[in-house]
Amino acid sequence: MAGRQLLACALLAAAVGAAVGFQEGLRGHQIWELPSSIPAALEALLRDGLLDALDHSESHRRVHVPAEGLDTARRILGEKGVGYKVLVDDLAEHFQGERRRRREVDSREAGSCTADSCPAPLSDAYMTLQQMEFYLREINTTYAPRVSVQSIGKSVEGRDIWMVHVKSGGCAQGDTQPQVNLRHPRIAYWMMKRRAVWIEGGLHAREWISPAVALQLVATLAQQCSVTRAIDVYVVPMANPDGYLYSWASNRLWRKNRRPISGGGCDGVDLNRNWGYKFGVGASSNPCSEVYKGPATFSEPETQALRDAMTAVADGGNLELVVALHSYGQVLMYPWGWTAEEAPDTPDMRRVGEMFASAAQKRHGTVYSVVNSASGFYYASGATDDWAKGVLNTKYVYTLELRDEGAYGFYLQASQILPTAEEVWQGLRMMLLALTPEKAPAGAPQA
Ligand code: 0X9
Ligand code: ZN
Repeated sequence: MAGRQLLACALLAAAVGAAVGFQEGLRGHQIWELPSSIPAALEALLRDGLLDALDHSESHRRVHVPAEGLDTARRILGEKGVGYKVLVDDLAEHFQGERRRRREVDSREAGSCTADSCPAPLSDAYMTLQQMEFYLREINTTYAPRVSVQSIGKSVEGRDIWMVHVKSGGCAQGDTQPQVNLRHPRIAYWMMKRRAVWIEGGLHAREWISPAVALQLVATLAQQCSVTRAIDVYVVPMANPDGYLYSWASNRLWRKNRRPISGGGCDGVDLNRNWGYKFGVGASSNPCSEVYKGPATFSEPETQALRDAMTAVADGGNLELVVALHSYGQVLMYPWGWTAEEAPDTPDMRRVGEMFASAAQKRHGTVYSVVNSASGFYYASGATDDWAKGVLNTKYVYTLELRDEGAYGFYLQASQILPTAEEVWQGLRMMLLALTPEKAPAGAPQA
């Protein structure tokens, strides 16, 4: 569902052997490379999400074909005489092989984050859900009261969805920088004008770089004070814990939540098609689809929890910026996604988006293109971004597709976590600075 150019060198590597259970959800699933122009019947399967579009370039597109879709897809291509290449012929085997190759790194890294001590998010290994929770528990203590962590609700399977609040007001105990005197008139001015920012990570299970970057941002935000002096930052690093766990254990390419759906043998709702604004565009009513929108708007506890927490933040003050972290493609999108008509504040969203992209590029040279969601990516509604823009009227709203452009795709190497987070922080920092009040009294402190 993302990216544009090449897919996974990693996916191309052959895998052998099988560990019972692990990634069995992908048994018999394949990755195919198709010409960029394909028969209408196959296009329809892709549109409905029964085939999972991974990426698309001028010369070709690559798709994940579930085992149960192989015969239909082969038949359609055969009838139309269209050739295709099988890049991976069994994804379960493939990921089992990848895990064996990775195991050495994982066991070394796991040591730095245990139930007793998890002072920093891992930067060169993807964290398990449990490690994430250890880390969140630890910062809730270490950086209190400036940083607090609370559950905003539970997932379908009953797991907590955690929200980190990095409070405005500058440094307090536990930080290295001086505490702000809130009674100082100029500081009071900034506080009066304070803004709120919302960052969502991990809504799509397989996009592991998203929660990894969200947690790195939490660590950075917790340690610095000046940029967020007048800004309350709320981060939900892992919005879809059930899906994430499932992507570790059973199906590395799992995208949706884990809503059991009776009947057809297809589970899960796409949480980025379930929000209650212009519901239904670029989404499917078929539970087997990767973009299944669910039976009704906000049918899922995960989107309900996010909606309620975001609404509370918006009601409590000025929610000015929403960034939903996804992967992959290196694209910063602004609404609308449901229509190509211009959304309110488009020139400002584009301007601040360009500020993000140029600051991010300065860090490691990575290019993020800034585009309108519908015309520059694809039409899709029911996503966090359109709801934040259309219902909360948030001024600056973005979906950020993180690294890479498709070489590794969802299977981005863990060595990319740190550089990705570093460039995103530089970009986000510029966005935060752009939000600070413009008409501060003479001599007001720089935020
Ligand atoms: O399709 C999505 O949900 C997002 N891309 S992803 O590859 N991460 O799945 C893009 C959503 C952009 N926003 C809207 N279309 N509203
Ligand atoms: Zn996504």
